[in-house]
Amino acid sequence: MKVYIDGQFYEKEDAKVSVFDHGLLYGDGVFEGIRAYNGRVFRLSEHLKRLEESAKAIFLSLPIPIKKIEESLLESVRVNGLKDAYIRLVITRGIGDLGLDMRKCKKNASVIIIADKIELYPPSFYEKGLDLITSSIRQRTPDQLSPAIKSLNYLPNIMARAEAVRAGAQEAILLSQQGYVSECTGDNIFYVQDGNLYTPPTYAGILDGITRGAVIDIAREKMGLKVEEKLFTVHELYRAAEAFVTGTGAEVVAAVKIDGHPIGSGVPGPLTKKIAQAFQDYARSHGTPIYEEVKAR
Ligand code: PXG
Repeated sequence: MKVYIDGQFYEKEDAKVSVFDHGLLYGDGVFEGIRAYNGRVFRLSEHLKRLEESAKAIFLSLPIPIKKIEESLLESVRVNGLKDAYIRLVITRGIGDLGLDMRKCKKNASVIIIADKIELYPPSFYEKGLDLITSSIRQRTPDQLSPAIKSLNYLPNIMARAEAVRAGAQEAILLSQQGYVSECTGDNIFYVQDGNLYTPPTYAGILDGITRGAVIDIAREKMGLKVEEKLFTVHELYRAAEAFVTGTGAEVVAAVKIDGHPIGSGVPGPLTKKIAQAFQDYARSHGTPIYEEVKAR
């Protein structure tokens, strides 16, 4: 595997950053997790826009134009010969001293691109659905570091995920400080009631998920479903007909149990299955072509 760092490709073993990089010392940086399906990068311009917005929010100037980042990302997939890929794009603050002051990072920010094979979740994950718990860790309020910023600070999410695993579940729901459902540690959440879809609005303090956006578009435009963004509590999830989570890693996966309550009949629901299939069909036929022959198709 070859990893891109600041304009050069390195073998995996040699792909290293400085111990003085503020990305390591403080989690000072931003990232994107992106997928390629069937030779096409899924919703690349949306990912790049979110990256630019996250970087701007933390006063991080991208060291190269976004177009160059896009080209390097496509090149990273090509040099690794991948058609289906998981791509991690990381911008770190760069090398500074042992202080918080970002002005001490004299060198430019660093751009890292890792294009890897997809680690598919076990098929049982999709067939059986997930068990979720409500985490004891609350979502940070939007007046702190906004949850819309995809920064390198993931410790609350990591701790919430560990809490889920300790409880024998796979994912955890973070409630807002007011007790409303916000999102999961690496996914957004939806539920189904009376054939309609519901998901928390971006102002609930969530990451504006790219998969979430695609699912909303597909549900509305291709499936003719009503999708409402609204605040809701776990109570609405417990009594929902179906629930599912969306994310670049997870794609669309049913949530079949939440805090021990079976959701609907406790198995992936029919609408969830349809949406998951529609998402797959869409993802495999849309997106930025990585190779000339895909462009020509
Ligand atoms: N909320 C949070 C907090 C996330 O980190 C999502 C929602 C879903 O957003 P996207 O844009 O991916 O639909 C995320 C994304 C992983 C993994 O390995 C997690 C994410 C992205 C990629 C991989 O679990 N989180």
